[in-house]
Amino acid sequence: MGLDDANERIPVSSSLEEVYGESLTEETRARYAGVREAFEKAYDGRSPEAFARSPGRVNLIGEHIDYEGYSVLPMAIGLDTIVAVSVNEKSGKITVGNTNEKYTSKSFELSPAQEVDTASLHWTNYVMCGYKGVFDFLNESGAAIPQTVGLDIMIDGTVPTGSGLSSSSALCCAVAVAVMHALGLNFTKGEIADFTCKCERYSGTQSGGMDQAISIMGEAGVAKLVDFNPITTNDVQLPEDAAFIIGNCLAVSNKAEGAHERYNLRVVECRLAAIILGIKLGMSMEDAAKIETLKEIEQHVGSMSVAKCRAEELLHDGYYDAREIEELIGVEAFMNVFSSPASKLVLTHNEKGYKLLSRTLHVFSEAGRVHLFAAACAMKVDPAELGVYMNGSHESCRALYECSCPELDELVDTFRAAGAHGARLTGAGWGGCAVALVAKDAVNSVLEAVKESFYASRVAAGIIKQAEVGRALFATLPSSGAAILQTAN
Ligand code: NG1
Repeated sequence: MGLDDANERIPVSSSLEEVYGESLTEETRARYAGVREAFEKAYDGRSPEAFARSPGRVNLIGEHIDYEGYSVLPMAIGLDTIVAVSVNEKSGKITVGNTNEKYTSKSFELSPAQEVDTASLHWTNYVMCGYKGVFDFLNESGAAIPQTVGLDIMIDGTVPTGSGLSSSSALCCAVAVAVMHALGLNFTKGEIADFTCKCERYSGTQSGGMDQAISIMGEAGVAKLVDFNPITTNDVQLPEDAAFIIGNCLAVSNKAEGAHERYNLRVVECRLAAIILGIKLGMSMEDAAKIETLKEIEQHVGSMSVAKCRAEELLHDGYYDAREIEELIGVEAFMNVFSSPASKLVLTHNEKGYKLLSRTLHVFSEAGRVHLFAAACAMKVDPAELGVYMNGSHESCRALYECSCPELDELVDTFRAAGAHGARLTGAGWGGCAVALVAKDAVNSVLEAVKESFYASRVAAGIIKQAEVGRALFATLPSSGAAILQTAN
């Protein structure tokens, strides 16, 4: 619990039973055999020295508030990314393959200083993020940097991409853990969660830290309340009678594409809101420009309810255009504060302006719901109450944060009509998955009803094949976080 979690090391096991516990299936065994085979085929019959795996996650509540410094409440899921790795002293490069031919192979030079080619949107960008992260961490912590050495890597992932289940972090974290292990290093979970959050930003999104934290620190049987600065997690025991169903609305939302109009724009809007609030609350321009998150505004005024009232009083509804913002914070500050390439892209492409009040109200209210949800779990209240918070979260994401889409809204409504206690979009939104809370004995009936009301028409329209529905709609349990499997070679 708490800081202890962060100080633990990634478990190193010698059997799949140890890695997956009771959830180990024949399918998973076959997957590992398949990755090994693909590795041997790609790398002249040599076997991998180790496997690292890291899971995707479903966020139960607390959307778009991790980058504002607020706690979130996700759980790791059973779907994961496996990375088979071996040092290759002779190759002088990092070679990356994937068991799925759709994801083409790529080689990289060894220098960790190389840039991630964000324009290419190639899937291996996340591999390079994880690789660079290991060296960034060593550099930052002043540790001895090991000699770079060739690495052979083969990857297999079951977390669907663009679905809000964080396939990107599962990949980035699994690679970071594999590289760490291959180079004979051994960092704490807290260190890895922290540097993978930072290094995933090389992919072009302003990542908040939730996904990496839960992928590294997840535990079977419990959800986690994740706090930031520093990253710590606390177990949240979910009600005995609660089960979670994940459904993919089938609208793909690829985070890296269009980030300047969606994810990164929201990050900029929240920061602008925080700076303008700081100025209006009497801070000097210089101090206000240093504010990174809305949480700092809450700390400045002393409480969440006061922060919410002040925001309603000091910010206006609708869009702020660039000129209004320049008048409020100064032209120079406006350009200087947002110095990262990702933020610059937001500013140069922005036409509509920035909505500051509604984004702020979402962040403050969502941060409150996370704590109500965690407290309700601790008090073992009726799961229906948790459903109310989840519904409130979706409504806030839809109306205030505008990160839903018609397909997600329809799926959420379908879950509720099918008998779920509550449902909401999960992850960044604009497509991808929704998560529903249902009573354990209602799982099958909800699954059947949602198949019928949401997926049947989409199968008929050719949007999804009948055989794929089981992968788009499934019940899930809290699963374990990253692990290393040492092979017998
Ligand atoms: P997705 O797009 O679901 O992986 C993203 C961010 C999170 C968080 C959520 C919204 C990354 C890697 N993940 O998740 O940190 O901000 O959106 O709550 O950028």
